[in-house]
Amino acid sequence: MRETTDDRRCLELEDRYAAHNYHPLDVVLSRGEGAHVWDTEGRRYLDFLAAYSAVNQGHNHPRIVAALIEQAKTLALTSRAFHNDRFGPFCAKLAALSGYERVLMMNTGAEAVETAIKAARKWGYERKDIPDGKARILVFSGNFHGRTTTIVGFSDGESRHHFGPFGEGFQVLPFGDLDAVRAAFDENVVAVLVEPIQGEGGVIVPPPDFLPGLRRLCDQRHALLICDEIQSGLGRAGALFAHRLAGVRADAVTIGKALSGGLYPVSAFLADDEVMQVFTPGTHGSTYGGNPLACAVADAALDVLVDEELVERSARLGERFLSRLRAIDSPWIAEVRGAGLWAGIELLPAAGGARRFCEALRARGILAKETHVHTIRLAPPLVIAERDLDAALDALEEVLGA
Ligand code: IF1
Repeated sequence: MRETTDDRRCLELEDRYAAHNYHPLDVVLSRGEGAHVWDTEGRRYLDFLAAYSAVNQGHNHPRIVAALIEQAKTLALTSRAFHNDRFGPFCAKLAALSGYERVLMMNTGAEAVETAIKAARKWGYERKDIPDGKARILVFSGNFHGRTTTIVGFSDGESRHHFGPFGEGFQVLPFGDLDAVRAAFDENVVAVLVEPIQGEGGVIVPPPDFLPGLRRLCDQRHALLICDEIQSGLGRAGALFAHRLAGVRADAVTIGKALSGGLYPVSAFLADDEVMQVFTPGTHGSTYGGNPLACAVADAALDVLVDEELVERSARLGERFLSRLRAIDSPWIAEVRGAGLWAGIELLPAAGGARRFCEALRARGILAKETHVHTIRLAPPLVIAERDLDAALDALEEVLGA
């Protein structure tokens, strides 16, 4: 990429003053709108990462931007020491849309997952009489639930390296393996925490009987099924919640990312009374959790999701998207996985890694990011125009074709 002086300056400052905890693609973005972003030289790209599914509604959706501006001029943060006029109505809307009785609002996805872990443990001690300190939660290999030390402690990738010592109370099992889950269940298991489709793992869709099997085991063993829908939810997989595609209802759900349409960090833990009532005043909280600005932004983001029928759109366009991807005649493709407007193209090792294909896509105006070296992850904003989706598929056929 020919870098402008501004670009060079931005990259130099980033290199000198920012932690080097990412290895970004070689592009400097300066504008976004809908499914498109522009770099500082005015080149336009289709964004096939969508900020890891945080901008399902498209970049800077005008309705969400307007809600942000209006509320920011009115009342942004009160802390939960006082009530405000946005919080209750938003919790009611999210409860009605999600089908859960109660909402606990946080800011980042990791905080929502931490909230889920605390709720499950507290529920286990206070509703299931598990001995104090003995609660166990079953999780799965290839998981990504955030980057706090508790969470990376039960991950199995590089995100945990040299961040120990880690907490106890988690057991990592093979994703998709019901026999392993059955064998691991003992009376101290309070919950199973699972991504219905593993995002970072490479858009890994489990066998169709996996989630129903987890549901049955949790019912039989009186444990909570908790689905992390922070990336898979809110339309990405062609449903409000990906786990509902398996005909299953989780006892609790974490959401984030597209909950705010990319305009502000907003996350939530959703559950019915039996679980949520373990939280009593002073047992959990957050400075910014559920602030009026977060509620206003998320309220508009959910309105956009519903009014523009983005969940249905993801399901409808996703069918064509995945069938065209699976029809690509390529010497490099090992497997195409996905649901809705969400796909992982796993390449054969002989392809030499997915990065160079992402570079080739960038040269064709498509921004995509590899994961776990060999998988191209594709997740456009759900508002993408059909002609743009087809153009991207043409580019993918070119780059990956024989
Ligand atoms: C990064 C990955 C994706 C998530 C699920 C919780 C969280 C995430 C299923 C935590 C966050 C983000 C984090 C971001 C990149 C991105 C990511 F590559 F890290 F793994 F999407 F796959 N549950 N995923 O996907 O939410 O605290 O970030 O708000 O850390 O690099 P968060």
